[in-house]
Amino acid sequence: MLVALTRAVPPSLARCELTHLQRTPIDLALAEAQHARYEQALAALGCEVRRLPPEPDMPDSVFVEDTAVVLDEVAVLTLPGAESRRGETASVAEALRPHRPLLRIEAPGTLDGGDVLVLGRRVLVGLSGRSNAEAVRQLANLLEPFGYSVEGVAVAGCLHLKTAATRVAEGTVLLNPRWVDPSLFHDLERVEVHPDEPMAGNALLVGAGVLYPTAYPRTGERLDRVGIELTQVDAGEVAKAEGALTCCSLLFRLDPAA
Ligand code: CIR
Repeated sequence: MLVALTRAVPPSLARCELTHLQRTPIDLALAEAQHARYEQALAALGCEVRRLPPEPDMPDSVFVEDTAVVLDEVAVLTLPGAESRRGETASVAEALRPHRPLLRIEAPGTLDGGDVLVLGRRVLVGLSGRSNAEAVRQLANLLEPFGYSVEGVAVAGCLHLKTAATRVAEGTVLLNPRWVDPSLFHDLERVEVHPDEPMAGNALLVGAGVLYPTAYPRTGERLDRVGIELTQVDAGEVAKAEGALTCCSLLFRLDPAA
């Protein structure tokens, strides 16, 4: 069974970190309603949704993906690249402790989970404004004993690697070729985002289903054409905080050995 850790939209969301977007008003009630529908969609795709304790004074705390990398064998707590976000990992550590041995990225390494794309035993880490080469080195040392290879990859123009590329099926990646080098995915089937929808590269693969934002219909059509079935959700309010669908949950298998 898959567990999805989520966290309530904090009332302080309007003070979130922003890197590429101008600040625009966020409708908190709408953000909460969209987040509830996101959680319902995760449940409909077979996840047990568990809410972390709320962190009302941490503006980006709804973006739980950035706090940890959870694999079948182990979980690695990150040191988020934005200082304002570093307090978010403590409660995530407590939630993960019963399920996985916990390891950590230490300073001067910085890592956001949004930069970590796991493709089987291959782990790509975006060298973004948030995640650095020292963190890649540490993550490689931590994960190599479990049989993972870890490589740092260039990303440009976006916040995180997973803003640019995500998996949409076991052997298929969705990507924006302007932000990440498509040849990194030479051994996979590739679907490119529609050029008018640069932000469309973030989809959330949940078991056999894919959660996808309603905001990118042209890319949605491309996915449809290659047989990827989408569950569409509106994530318009968190998008104003530079969040997307992968960012709002941490997924892991409850019984990885089964
Ligand atoms: C931040 O800048 O950290 C948040 N406003 C957005 C984080 C989005 N997280 C993600 O893409 N994994």
